[in-house]
Amino acid sequence: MSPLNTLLALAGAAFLASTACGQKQADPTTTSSAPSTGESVAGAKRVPIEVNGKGFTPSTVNVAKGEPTTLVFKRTSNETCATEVVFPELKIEKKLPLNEAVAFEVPTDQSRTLSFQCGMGMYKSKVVIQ
Ligand SMILES: [Cu+2]
Repeated sequence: MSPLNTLLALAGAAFLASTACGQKQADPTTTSSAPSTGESVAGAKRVPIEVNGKGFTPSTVNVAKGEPTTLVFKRTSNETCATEVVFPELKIEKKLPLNEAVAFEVPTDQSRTLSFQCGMGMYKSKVVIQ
């Protein structure tokens, strides 16, 4: 192998390594120091939602149409069957690990009501976009 080919092979390997690394950083886990009020991160409003034995709190979230909004779910109890959140209209399911912030970006492009619930549909809440 010529020195030039070796160099190209090394550059290719470095590129592949950096690409694989970039994919691992896609996890949007936030820091635990986030305040509970509607704080702005990258222009998006963040709405904290607590998940415990009573279900989801608050049970209704009002969102302005067109305003980038992220719901941040946090399950704080093991005494609940809501170990995941399901958005039936969007066909989206997200696992809710205990005490871990799970972000969900609300599609605010149109006025509508999106419900979200636990895996069995016992606890029901909604996001009202208008
Ligand atoms: Cu349930």
